[in-house]
Amino acid sequence: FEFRRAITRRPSASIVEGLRAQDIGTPDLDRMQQAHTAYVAALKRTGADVTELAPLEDFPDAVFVEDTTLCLPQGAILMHPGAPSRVGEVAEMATTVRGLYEDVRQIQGPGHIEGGDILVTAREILVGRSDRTDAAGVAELAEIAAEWGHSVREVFTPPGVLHFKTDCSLMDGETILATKRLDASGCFKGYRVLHVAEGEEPAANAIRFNNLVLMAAGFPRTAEMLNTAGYEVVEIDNTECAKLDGGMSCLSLRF
Ligand code: CIR
Repeated sequence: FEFRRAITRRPSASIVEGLRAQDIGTPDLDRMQQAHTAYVAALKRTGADVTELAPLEDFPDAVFVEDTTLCLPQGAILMHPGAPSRVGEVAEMATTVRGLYEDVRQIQGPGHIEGGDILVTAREILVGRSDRTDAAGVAELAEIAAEWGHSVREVFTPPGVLHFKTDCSLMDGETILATKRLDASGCFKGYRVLHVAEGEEPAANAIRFNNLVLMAAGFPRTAEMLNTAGYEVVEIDNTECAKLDGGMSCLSLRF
């Protein structure tokens, strides 16, 4: 959770075409841009050097940069998204990542894996299989990660949940914020787990970035719980990204 840099990409007008599990309304670009600006400002407040990339009209979901790459201290791994419309986002990100990392690897497939399914903790890398991430994708990641001294543990994203990290986030080396439904699977055994409040499940997709926890606004009981636990919480408007099943973690690469 201690990072020096982040990469973000500004939302494009094509965001209205973004993927969504359920149609709960068309995202409003202006409002999304405002929220995105607040998000980047919060990252910068922690001292981060933020690379802000230009919008990509050809890729409606490109604002959700997290899914394209896994950034580790030893190098970066370009993903192989399970959503066909998102595969081309990886090449767009690759140029930037190659400029910042010496060692850049790539998931070649045939397996699929998206960054939203990967939670890096102090002791291991948890990867949730989902509609976007399959066993072959996890296995290919595990091989590369092993070379760099990381162990990968395969877990499962609950049915109907887009990504593993839709339902959890790392608060510090040993502490995970999670929904009860995900924690019930037993995947966090041995960690300290904080549960989001009942009915506030979307609050679980948060990020700890240096001194701050960025979380979606509108989940007061979870915000209060985190404050009481000693975290400094910044609430960001997530209404527009939520229409596309996106949250705080999706919007940046952090390293
Ligand atoms: C998608 O369905 O791929 C996008 N609409 C949302 C991606 C959210 N990304 C993430 O949770 N890491």
